[in-house]
Amino acid sequence: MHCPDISADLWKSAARVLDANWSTDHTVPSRRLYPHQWSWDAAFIAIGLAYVNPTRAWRDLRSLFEAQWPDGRVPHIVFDPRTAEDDYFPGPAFWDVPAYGGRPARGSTGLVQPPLHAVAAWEVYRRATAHGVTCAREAGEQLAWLYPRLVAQQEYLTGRRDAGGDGLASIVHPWESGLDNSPSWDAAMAAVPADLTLLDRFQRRDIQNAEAAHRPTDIDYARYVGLVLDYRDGGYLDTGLAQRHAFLVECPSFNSILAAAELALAHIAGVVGADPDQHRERARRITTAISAHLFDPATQTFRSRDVHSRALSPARCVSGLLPLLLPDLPSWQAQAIMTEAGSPRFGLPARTGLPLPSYDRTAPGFDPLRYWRGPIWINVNWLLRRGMLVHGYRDEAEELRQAMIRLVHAAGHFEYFHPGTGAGIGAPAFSWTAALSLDLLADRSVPAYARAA
Ligand code: 2M8
Repeated sequence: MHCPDISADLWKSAARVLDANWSTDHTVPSRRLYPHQWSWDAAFIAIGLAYVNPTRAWRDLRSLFEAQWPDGRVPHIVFDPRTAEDDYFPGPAFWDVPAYGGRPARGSTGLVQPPLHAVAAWEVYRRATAHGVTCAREAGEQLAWLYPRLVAQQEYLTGRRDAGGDGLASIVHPWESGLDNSPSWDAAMAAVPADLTLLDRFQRRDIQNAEAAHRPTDIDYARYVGLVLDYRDGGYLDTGLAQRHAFLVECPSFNSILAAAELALAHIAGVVGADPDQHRERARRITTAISAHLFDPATQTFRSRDVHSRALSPARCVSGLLPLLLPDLPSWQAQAIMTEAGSPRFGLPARTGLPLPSYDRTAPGFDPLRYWRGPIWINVNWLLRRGMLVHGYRDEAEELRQAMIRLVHAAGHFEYFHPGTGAGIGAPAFSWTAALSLDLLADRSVPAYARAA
């Protein structure tokens, strides 16, 4: 795309959104709907901040890791003490996380989100040299501070969270995937009790700030709340999860990000003087496990797997396209992903002019408005484009980059987009859409992180 006006406009508006959503030491995803710090949002946001304010990029990542638990888990939300309990449900009082290290834990949830932070830290570091000597020095110091914490995060996920025993991390709640109400979880969620009386005791806040038709249903929410209560009542411990926790799923997107993080850590290890090989080896092991256990030969697609039933989900979701991020994925599986991405189910931009939807367009339950059950999201398309570059699909990657830029320029920095019309829906002035727009405008290259350190 060679249109300086589009680029300049979009650049300015994106930088404005990030500036407006900065809050002392972190960036909120959206002022009204998400008034705290979210984990994988912070990673996407840092990638964009690297271009306009690297100091804030590091500060954002650091705030998140200051709330890391002693067991290595990085919480999915870090609560801002200046935000009222009622401004977001479920807030800090509901989570009631245990005190640790002899002091009260910084307010957080006890869940995690996809561990994209090593990739983000490496991207911010890579960009730092463009901002001069002081920035480069700051970047080296920040990377050294983050490295052991990033390793602890990976060890928590590859160790305590390997509930299925096949070398894959399990999520214990749909919120951990970041793809909250994705049809990927429908089969596993059907076995989770939905106690609607929980919604009399606890008021949903999201449907006061956003349209109910866009959000997860009450039945979803009753299950979400019930799952948190169970995990909380077990002290957020991960021992014996397979015996006692109702929802345990291995997600292809979460695990692909987990492996990509190991590849980024190999690069970071090279800078901070640690051993890169252990990280490459872990990336290979996770890739092999994804390839062997989450691929359905009958449909040639990646799916999530229910740890209890060992069954792959019947739903074909955008999460199944993200193993493309992994350079060691066999090329025939990479090709199968591209075939699925180009089919009428997802429709690459060459077919629709738009980035890919979150769910199979041809499925009966495809819903163009309801959150992760159809709408287009920029973050997963950004990851997919990266995967295309990793596997050498350069033309498709460039088309996708241009489609994302066109969409955000036309509609604004929305949370998600209608997959038929491209209209912006959900929260306006949404941080990761803005942050990744900056990266898409700036970065036309193949990511160097992908293979060798
Ligand atoms: C959405 O999830 C939160 C719960 O974590 C919510 O619905 O309240 C998801 O889109 C998630 O991926 C994202 O990190 C979060 C904040 O943007 O919002």
